[in-house]
Amino acid sequence: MSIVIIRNDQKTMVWKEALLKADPDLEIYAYDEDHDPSQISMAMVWKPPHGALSQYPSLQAIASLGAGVDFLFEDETLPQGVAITRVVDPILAADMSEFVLGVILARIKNLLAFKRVQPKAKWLPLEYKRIIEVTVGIMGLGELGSRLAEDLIRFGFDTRGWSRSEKSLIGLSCFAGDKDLASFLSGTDLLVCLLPLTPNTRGILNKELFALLPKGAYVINVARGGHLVEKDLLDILDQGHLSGAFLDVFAQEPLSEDHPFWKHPKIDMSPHIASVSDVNSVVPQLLDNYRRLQEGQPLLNLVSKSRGY
Ligand code: NDP
Ligand code: OXD
Repeated sequence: MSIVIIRNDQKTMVWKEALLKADPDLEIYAYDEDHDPSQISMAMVWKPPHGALSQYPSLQAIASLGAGVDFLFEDETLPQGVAITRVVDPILAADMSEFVLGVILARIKNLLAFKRVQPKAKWLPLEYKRIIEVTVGIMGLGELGSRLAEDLIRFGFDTRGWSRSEKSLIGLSCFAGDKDLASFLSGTDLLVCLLPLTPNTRGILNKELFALLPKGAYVINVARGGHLVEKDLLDILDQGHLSGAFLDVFAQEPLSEDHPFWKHPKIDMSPHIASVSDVNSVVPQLLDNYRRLQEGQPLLNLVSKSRGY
């Protein structure tokens, strides 16, 4: 039994070294190192090239090295009957919450607007909003959304959340399913998308949804670019119904240099960096699952293939 790491970036060796530091006896290979595919039982991956995973006839588990797994289901050659796990980590959730809190505070205190006019030496005393005047609506109340909700409530924000199944969280107004979506949106000033990307949520941030938000609402997408219909956002911003948007994720990453988002006066962006798996924090759960696999025990943080998350 051995492990292969397949990533689409430069971080493969960092993960390999951290895993070996935690367990020097591991047999573990980077995808581009010489290895026998028939010996690989577990693949640890981040956006592997389509077709890569189907080269491993003995594969029993695929571990996403992030929270999302959408990129796996986009691979038509994804081996069937192989367990899929993902990262569930308090540090990942805390990092996301801190990031979104930063964006929300920057928004209601106009910090991004001041930065924008600074090069023009423009004195612009804009009116600010207080925390108690703002309702934040979170789409997705999973590991990340529920942590964000707790922190927002602690800060004093009026906070509401929307999920697939009914939830009950202290201090949070909970909405669930299609039946509640319109009422959830109608009272939301700042909308945060923290949904997984699945066939049901692809394109959910579209003109019909935006129209259900109050005039002047602001949208923050830190989930996946595939949730957003880009043209609908541009249209509704130009029509003035939404006041602005903050985007961390994009349909195509990196965003192409000529994309209209770069220079749009109502859009602020970051390069898919809201929350990044912390190697040292995540390695123990990967090793735990590898041991469970060897011992025939149930794996932790399993993804449901039927739900797609
Ligand atoms: P979880 O799987 O823990 O939570 C997903 C939530 O979305 C659940 O509350 C679920 O409802 C809800 N949901 C799923 N489908 C629907 C639907 N059709 N309608 C309504 N609600 C739905 O995911 P995480 O919180 O761990 O992560 C969320 C996403 O954040 C990831 O999939 C990833 O795409 C993104 N992400 C982005 C990062 C970044 O840096 N920008 C970093 C990390 C993650 P229910 O509870 O009822 O199942
Ligand atoms: C993740 C991400 O899904 O980094 O973890 O986007």
